[in-house]
Amino acid sequence: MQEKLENILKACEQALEKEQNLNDLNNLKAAYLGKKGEIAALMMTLKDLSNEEKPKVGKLINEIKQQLEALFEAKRNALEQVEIEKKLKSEAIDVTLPGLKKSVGSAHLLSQIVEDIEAFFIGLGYEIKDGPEVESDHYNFEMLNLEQGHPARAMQDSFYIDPNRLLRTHTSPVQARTMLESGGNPIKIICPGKVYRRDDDDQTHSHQFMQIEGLVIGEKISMANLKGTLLAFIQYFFGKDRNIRLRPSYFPFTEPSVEVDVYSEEGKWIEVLGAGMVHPNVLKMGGYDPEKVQGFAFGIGVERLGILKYHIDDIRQFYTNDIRFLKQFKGGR
Ligand code: 2U9
Repeated sequence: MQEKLENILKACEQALEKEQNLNDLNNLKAAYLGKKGEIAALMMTLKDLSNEEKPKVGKLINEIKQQLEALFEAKRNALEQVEIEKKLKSEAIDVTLPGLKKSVGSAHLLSQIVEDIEAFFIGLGYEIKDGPEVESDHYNFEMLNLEQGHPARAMQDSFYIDPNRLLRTHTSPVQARTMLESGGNPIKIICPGKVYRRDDDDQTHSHQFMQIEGLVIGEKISMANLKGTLLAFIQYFFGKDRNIRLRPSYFPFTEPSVEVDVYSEEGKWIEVLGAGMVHPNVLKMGGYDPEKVQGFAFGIGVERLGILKYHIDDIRQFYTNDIRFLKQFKGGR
């Protein structure tokens, strides 16, 4: 019996040495120490022994059983340790690897230009005003001295929602509303925003574009104030060395009206914006007495200024969101 037991122990030791995973270890343990295992089978033979031998052999089996249990326990600990180390290795973070770069966006070039222009006029004490993009015929045309029958009011030139409402064709209705709200007091505002005109889109035209219009109303406001303001603005936006020239023009809402040219880097005069003294009819409709107060107004096409300053070859670049275009103007906020 002694020999038998030692053989079992030896065989088990050898089997354990080869064991690599916990599942197989459990099976092996059942084969030796389970209910139907080798030790249990030996215990069964005790009943056939004499009363004298029984306790001795029983003790022997028990000793081997305990040794086997210790062996299994030790192996289990060893395998668990290996498993933990494997897991730690696989989950380890290499802090020396280069990080993933997050791409950070920026304000769109149009927003940058609008904010730049706003900053200039805020510096001169102007307020920024906005209003609805869907306007009534009354605010968009009537208040601006564009009477019935004016070509701009034709269906083919504006986007009408119904006979009375349209997408505003300029931001002027914001100024008209501000005049009515001001109760005859002085005004100094700029109105940036989207405007819409029925146009076939091409390199230089878009059916939707950005405007910034300005309006100043007060006593003794003159054309000199207008020219001084626009010269300061153009030199802020294009550079200190730039000069401007005013040419006579016509707008229904201003009288006299002018086109403003800037002297370009190529030595040519280039039209950049329109302006004028607020028409007496417009002042009257806004609740002002043209005998007592005067006003000047100007209109800036934001894309047009951007195209000139940043040498952009197609107005549609502003709207198509080509990342290669946008990336060239990562600035602003
Ligand atoms: C009120 C009174 C007067 C706004 C003005 C212009 C001249 C002008 C164009 C510039 C390029 C439109 O975007 S554009 O196509 N605008 O030339 N705008 S004076 O005059 C006003 C506005 C509101 C109450």
